Amino acid sequence: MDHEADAHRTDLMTITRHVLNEQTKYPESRGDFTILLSHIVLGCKFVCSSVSKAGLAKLLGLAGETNIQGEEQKKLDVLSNEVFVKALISSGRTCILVSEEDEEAIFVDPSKRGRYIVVFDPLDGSSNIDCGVSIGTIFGIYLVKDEENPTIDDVLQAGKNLVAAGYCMYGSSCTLVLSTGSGVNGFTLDPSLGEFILTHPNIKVPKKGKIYSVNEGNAKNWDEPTTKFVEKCKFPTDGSPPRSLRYIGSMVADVHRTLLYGGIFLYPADKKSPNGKLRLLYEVFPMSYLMEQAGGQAFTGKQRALDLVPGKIHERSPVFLGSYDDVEEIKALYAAAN
Ligand code: AFP
Repeated sequence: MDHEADAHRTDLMTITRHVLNEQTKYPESRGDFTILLSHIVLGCKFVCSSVSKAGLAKLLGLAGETNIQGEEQKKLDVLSNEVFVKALISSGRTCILVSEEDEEAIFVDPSKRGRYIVVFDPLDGSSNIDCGVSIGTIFGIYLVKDEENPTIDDVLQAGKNLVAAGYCMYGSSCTLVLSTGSGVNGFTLDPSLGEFILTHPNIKVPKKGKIYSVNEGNAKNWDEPTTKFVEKCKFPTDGSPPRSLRYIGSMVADVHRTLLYGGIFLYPADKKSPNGKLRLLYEVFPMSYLMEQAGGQAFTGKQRALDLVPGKIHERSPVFLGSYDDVEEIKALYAAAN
């Protein structure tokens, strides 16, 4: 019997324990971040449970215009947003919230205010819910400059100022991937315990990948560097085998695969959408932060993604992110085109 392995199996590293361990590195820390994170985790557990019941509810006829009580049924993305907003405010650790679902930033009442700003997309990829494809929640966390006087400029910070970022993927399992600035760790929800357990310690994205991930339906409108890059993936001229194409159309799932297997995920600018489609604050920044923390890169076509400073909370940006060498290739193509 392997007693050492057995000891590991009985020594469960929950996400809270992991963050508390990290906290001990900062003696001045007051435990605020751990409290904030536990509220984010609560939101993720709620969404996970709702997403897994969504198909069943539909089959039972509960998810139509009205539910059995005759009340109008809320869409899952609206419901998820309400849960996250309420959980984050009640944590007492936030001062500004920016959600994909809300046009304006939410300024938390001074009586419940804390020093963190949370930018998030409560249910990214929600157009995939009805066909059972993996979807997720994406979040980024900043610190406010002056807790007494939070302003919108506190939100409009470069991605490199994030103090933490992560996503939770609602797929065949529920996986929360988190970075607090010293590497990336993945936790899987054990439904019987109701706890996220460390299952993917210190994730490193492979230096070079064999997969590219893009919506090729937009190819007609791409610029020259993107077109050349994808052409090279399909018809390599250096003797290497062609790369595989994988595209789910749900950023959390596409980025999760890229993080674990390597490769590149791209949502470039095109003639129709000069800023691409993805939102800077709660899609591009958190995913770029995680990718860099895992040893990869994130580029916009012009610069390092995390150096961008948003002008508006719902601003969009093109992005190329993934394995270090793959992003180097696209950077070289853009450099040659300018
Ligand atoms: P939805 O939330 O509307 O499904 O959009 C998902 C998303 O923002 C992101 O998760 C995907 O990577 C991207 O859009 C897919 O966009 P395309 O459908 O244009 O490929």
